[in-house]
Amino acid sequence: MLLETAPRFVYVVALTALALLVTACDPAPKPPAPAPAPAAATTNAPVVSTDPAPGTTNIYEVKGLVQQLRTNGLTAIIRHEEIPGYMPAMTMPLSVKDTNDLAGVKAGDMVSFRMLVTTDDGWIDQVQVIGHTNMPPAPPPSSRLVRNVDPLKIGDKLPNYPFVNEFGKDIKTDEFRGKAMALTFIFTRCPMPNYCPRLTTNFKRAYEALEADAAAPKNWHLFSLSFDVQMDTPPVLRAYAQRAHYKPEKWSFITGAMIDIDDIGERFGLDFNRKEGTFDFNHNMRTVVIDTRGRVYDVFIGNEWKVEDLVSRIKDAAKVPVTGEVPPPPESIGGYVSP
Ligand SMILES: [Cu+2]
Repeated sequence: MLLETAPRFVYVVALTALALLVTACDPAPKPPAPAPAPAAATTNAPVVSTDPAPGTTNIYEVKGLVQQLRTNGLTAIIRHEEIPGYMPAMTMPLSVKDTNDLAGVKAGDMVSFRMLVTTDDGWIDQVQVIGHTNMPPAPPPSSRLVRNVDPLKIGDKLPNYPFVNEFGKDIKTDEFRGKAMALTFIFTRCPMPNYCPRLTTNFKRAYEALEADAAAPKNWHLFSLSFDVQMDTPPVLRAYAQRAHYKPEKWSFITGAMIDIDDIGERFGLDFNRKEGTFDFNHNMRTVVIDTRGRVYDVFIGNEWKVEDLVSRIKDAAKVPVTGEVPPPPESIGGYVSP
């Protein structure tokens, strides 16, 4: 049983705090983690309470959704709500001391329970079913809910994805037929200056270059797509967008359902970690240009590409005639090797 040995529970929490402290965008090996420092929680990090004084038990009233039950009858995987002063919402295995506490509890049940924490132990009791949901339980953190999708080659048509923009408006990518689209994957909390912030800066430069060039086509639209679906809600995206001093008619900050973001990312080789309740999004970078016919025109890999190259690709993709013979797909200048 998970919580049987004394320090495990505290260890889980300490690890979570550590994961937050070592948040990294960089695929390079992470620097050595600092020693666990409960007091070092940042604004976004969970507040890890000081350990209970020796001999005392801290008790928290918690609600959550049961995702899975272990066969020993003593452990449930529960996606629990935030526990103010103790930890943020997260999915974790929680154990009872007495199998009666979990008797009759099923996956999909909403439950309330007490979480009891001492200096060297943690467990739950008084588990009560308070509702049931037919929502499929979220997969365990190590697995992803994805469609089976094929990678896209240059010249392939982009599927019609549903997203939501920074004003909370639903959009579909097919609505932008007739325009060149440039789409890059970001998340607003990304702390590494040469990762998402650089992609946003590059987009801003491309935006300004296209706006400033009187001879440039006008039929283009930029998309910054956040894969941090929990945090990057439309209001958060709007605040982020405003810092770019942009026109919403030419540049959208979008997000959507994780399964759709996984779908589109998977097609271009985007890769990012996801850990519920944390922002440990180690990731790579892809920037996609789509032509007026909704076909992949080029894909820029990584973060070393030149803004001029993106701008020239957007201009060319905007000039692809919407009707008539389909022009042959161009050679990639963004470093994309068609799968
Ligand atoms: Cu990033």
